[in-house]
Amino acid sequence: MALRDIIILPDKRLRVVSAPIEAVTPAIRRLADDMLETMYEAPGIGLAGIQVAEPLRIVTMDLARKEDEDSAPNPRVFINPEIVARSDELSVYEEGCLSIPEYYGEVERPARVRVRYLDLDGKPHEEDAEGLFATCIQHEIDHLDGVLFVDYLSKLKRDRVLKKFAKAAKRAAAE
Ligand code: GNR
Ligand code: NI
Repeated sequence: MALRDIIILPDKRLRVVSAPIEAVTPAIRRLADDMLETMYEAPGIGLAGIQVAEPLRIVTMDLARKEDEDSAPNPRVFINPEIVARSDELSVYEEGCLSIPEYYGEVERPARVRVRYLDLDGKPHEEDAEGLFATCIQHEIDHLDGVLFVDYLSKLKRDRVLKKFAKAAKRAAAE
């Protein structure tokens, strides 16, 4: 296992549409391991391939600690995840993103979704998600399509955060 660097705004790669995974090879399993390690270390509750600069449709997640501090880890990997149904009912959650560090904003999304994905054995699954799971899997699948949670904020808020990260990158480059 190895830690990978997480890319942050204004890195344009965050806007790339990731490619489907054709076969779950040993290299994909290694990537999943590295993503889990990177996600735990960050720490975050989810991570998409593109966040470690791999434009492939893979997501890691662990909601266990977030929901119950004392619970055992529950590492999960979703290959080629897609939402096949959404509830009309919406819910609001204050989201954050490892690629937009230290910025949070309220996002309204479908409260429940049905997710189709492959596991690390290439076996297909369908699962209903609600609560934090529903929010997180939608946030991660958005990453696979080059979409960030700030895209759902008002133009004023979005422009403000994009500008802030563009400025920070310029300052860092000038050092
Ligand atoms: O760690 C994360 N927390 C989080 C909180 C609310 C909604 C979504 C998330 S996902 C985020 C990690 C991340 O950036 N995944 O892409
Ligand atoms: Ni994110």
